[in-house]
Amino acid sequence: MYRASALFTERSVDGRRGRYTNDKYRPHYLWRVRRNSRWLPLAICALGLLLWTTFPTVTKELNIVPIPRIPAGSLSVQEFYEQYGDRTVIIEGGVRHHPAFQLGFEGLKELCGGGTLDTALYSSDMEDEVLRVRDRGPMFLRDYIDQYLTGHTKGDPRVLVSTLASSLPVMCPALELQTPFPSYVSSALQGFDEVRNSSDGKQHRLLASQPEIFIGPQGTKSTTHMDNFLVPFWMAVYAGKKTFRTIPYEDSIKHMPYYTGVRNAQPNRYKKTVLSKWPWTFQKKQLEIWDPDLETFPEVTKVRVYEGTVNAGDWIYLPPATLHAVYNTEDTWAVSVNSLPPPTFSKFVDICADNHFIMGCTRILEGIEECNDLQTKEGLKNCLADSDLVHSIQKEYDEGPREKYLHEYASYDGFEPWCEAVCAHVNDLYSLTSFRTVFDTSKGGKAKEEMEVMKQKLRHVCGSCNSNPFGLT
Ligand SMILES: O=C(O)CCC(=O)C(=O)O
Repeated sequence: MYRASALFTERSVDGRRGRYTNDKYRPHYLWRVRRNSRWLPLAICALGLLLWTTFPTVTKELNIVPIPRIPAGSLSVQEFYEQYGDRTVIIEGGVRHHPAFQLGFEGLKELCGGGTLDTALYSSDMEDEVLRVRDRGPMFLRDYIDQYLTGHTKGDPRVLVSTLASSLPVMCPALELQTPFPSYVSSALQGFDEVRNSSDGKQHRLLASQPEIFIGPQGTKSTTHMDNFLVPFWMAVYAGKKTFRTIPYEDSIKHMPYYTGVRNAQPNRYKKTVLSKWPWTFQKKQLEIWDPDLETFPEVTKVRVYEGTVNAGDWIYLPPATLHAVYNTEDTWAVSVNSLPPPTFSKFVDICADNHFIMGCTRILEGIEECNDLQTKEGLKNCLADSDLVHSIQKEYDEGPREKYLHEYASYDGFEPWCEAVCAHVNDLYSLTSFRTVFDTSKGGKAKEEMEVMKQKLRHVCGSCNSNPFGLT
C-alpha cells in the first residue's frame, strides 16, 4: 500500500491534497510519500524488468530480399553499371567458359597442390576476429584438399582466411591463366603491393596479395564484415555453391552505423553487452548474421538483407562498402578481388570521405604520385581526376573492356615475366623473415617457423615460373 502510493507523482498527490501547501501542516504519511518519490525511477525500472521477464517477446524477422540475377552477356558493361553498379548482383554463367571451371578439386590439387595456404577455424564465440577464426596455421593445398574436401575428414573443417598466404599469386601463380577477370571488372583500380621496374625499363604495379582464393567444405562460413578499402568486391565461384547475405551501404549507415560511423572504428568486431533474462547475468553477444539474435540486434530487422546463392560458373558483384557474409552451401573454391571500376569512383569518394577515410580506403591509391597525402574529399576527387594511371584505366573502360589475365592487368607482356616478378617479391619477403630470426626471442622460435613456411612458398612460386629465376628446386 505504502509502496504503491510512492508511484504517484508529486503533482498528483498535491492535486489530490491541494489544500496542503505548507509542509508544516502536511500529514505525516504524505511527507513519507514525497520523500520516497526519489525511488520512482527505480520502481518504474523494476516494473519494466518484471514485465520483460514475464511476457514473451515479439518475434522479429529479417527482411530478406533475393539478390538479382542476370544471365552472362545480357548487358554491355555500361548497361551493367547503370543498372547494377549500386546493387549486389549475380552474373549467372559468367565464368563457366574459364578453364578453372573444368578443374574440380582434383584438377586444382594437381595444378596447385604444392602451394601453401593459411588455414583457420571458424568459431562463433571468437570475439576479436574479422572472420571469427582461431588456430591459424599453414597447410599444403594438396593436404587440405585430401583431408577436408575429397577425403571428408570428420571434425572441425578448416576455412581459408584472407591473408597474403591465400593470395592466388603466392599460392599458385599458374592458376592465373585459368581464372581471367570478367570484362565488367577488368578495367579497375586496385591496390598494389609494390611498383617493380622490369629490365625493359617499364614500371609495373605488382599485385601479389590479390586475387584471393577461398576454399572450404560445406558448412564453413564467414560472418558479417565490410572489406578494407571500402571498394567494390567480386567473386567468381569455380566449384560448389556459396550463399551470400549482403546489406547495402545505404541501409547499414542508417541502422548499423557501428560498421562505419566512428573514426578509426573497429567495425568488423561488433558486439553488445546485454542483460540476459532470469537468472540475470551480463553477456557479451556478437552479431551472427547466419543465426541472428534479433532481440539483441533489433536494428538488423530494419535493413534489407539480400540473399542469393552463387553456383559454380557464376560470379557476384558487390558495390562499395557492402556488408557481407558468406556460407559455403557445398564444398567450394572461388577467387575474389577488391577493386574500383571507373563508374564506382564517385560513390567510393563519398563513402571514403564521409566516413573520415576509415578502413584504409585511401590505400587503394597508395603509390600513385598524384594521390600523396590525401586528407580531404576535394583532394581525393582531384587525385582521381589528375592521375595518369586512372586516366589509362578510364580510357580502357570507355573503349569497352575485355576479359584480362592478372599479368595483363599488371601490364606484363606474359605469364613468365609476371611470375618472375612475383617470385622476386616473395624472395624479398623471405629475406625479411630470415632477417627477423636473428632477433627472435619468442618461445617456440616463431620467426624460424615463419621462415620455413616462406621458404616453401618461395620454392613453389619460383618453381612455377617456366624460367625458374632463382634456380630453386
Ligand atoms: O568466401 C568467403 O568465405 C569469404 C569471402 C569474403 O567475404 C571476402 O573476401 O571478403
